[in-house]
Amino acid sequence: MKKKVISALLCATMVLGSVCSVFASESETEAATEAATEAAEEAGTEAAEETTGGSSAEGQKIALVGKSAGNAFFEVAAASFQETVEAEGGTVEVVYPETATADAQIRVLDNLISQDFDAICIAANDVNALQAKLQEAMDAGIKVSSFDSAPNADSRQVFVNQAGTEQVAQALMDAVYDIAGGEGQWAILSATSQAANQNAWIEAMQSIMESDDKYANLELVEVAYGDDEPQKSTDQTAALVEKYPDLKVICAPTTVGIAAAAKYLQDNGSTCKLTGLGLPSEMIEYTGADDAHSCPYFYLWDMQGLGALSAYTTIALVNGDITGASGETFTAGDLGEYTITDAADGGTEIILGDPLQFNPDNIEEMAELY
Ligand code: RAM
Repeated sequence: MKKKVISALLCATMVLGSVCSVFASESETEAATEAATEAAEEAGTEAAEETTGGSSAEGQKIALVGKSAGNAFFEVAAASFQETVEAEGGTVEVVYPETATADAQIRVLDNLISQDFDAICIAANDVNALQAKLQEAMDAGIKVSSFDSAPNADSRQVFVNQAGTEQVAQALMDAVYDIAGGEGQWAILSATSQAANQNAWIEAMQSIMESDDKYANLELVEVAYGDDEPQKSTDQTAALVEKYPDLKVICAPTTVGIAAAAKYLQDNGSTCKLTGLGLPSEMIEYTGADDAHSCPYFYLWDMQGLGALSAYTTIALVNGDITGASGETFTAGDLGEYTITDAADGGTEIILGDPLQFNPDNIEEMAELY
């Protein structure tokens, strides 16, 4: 029930967030509010009904592997994944590697392959380094799905992409442009240098910047890596602002990085501003349009939806409802119907939805969700 109320709220905010950030006029904002209210009412009605969609996971044993322990991002996604699988009659073991590295994930996978799992759903710490191990899992009859961060096309059956890679990159690039006032130095504070998802977003941002003259006056001075560790991310932020005194914006496409950078910049009264991908609950005290706040606005996506869609996808793979081939469709429980499409890396993916913007208008409400 809690999950359904959350999706009703989220649905309203998603419509508001995405529509309001695109349209500025008052009447359009009113229309967006109406649409949001309707969506919330609809979701509320659905919440009152019994959920019937989605294949049963009766007897299924599924492992969920995150990138690293102690990251609230994975805890939120895992809670929703687990709740979804258990509601369908299956069981989930959530496992975190000791560090955010491929080697640590290989040790986790070794252990899982020797047990009796029907499926492994993984957020990869490296694009290519897990291939042999994930192939070994698939050869052993274990279905392999991935979420958040994709191992290469040969290492998985399907990837649940939280938001299109291009869409995330475009939203971040435009935020950097807007916050910098269209010109000046900016830097990226990423997770690890091997992180598949961050590298895909960074590459897409760079090609957007290079292919459009609009961004010609922005200078990307450095890509720094905080390894999704709070202290290292803080140290990297300090080093960036010291090295580049004219730095206007840091873009941190990692929830760990953005939270650490937000605190450092705000506590030190830095003129450098921040955007990126963050959890509203970790960013609430740093989000504001005035000088007292380090982050005017940032993005993420529907976190509960990510966990639930990853769960339904994995269940469907185990049941044989899908094989992971492009063009297949399936019902992801109360999230509705999804179609598997071609991903840019030659594999296939299922895209959850659009990136969501968090700003002073919606941060308080969203911070209650995740
Ligand atoms: C961190 C992780 C995760 C990423 C988010 C945005 O929590 O690196 O993989 O998707 O940030």
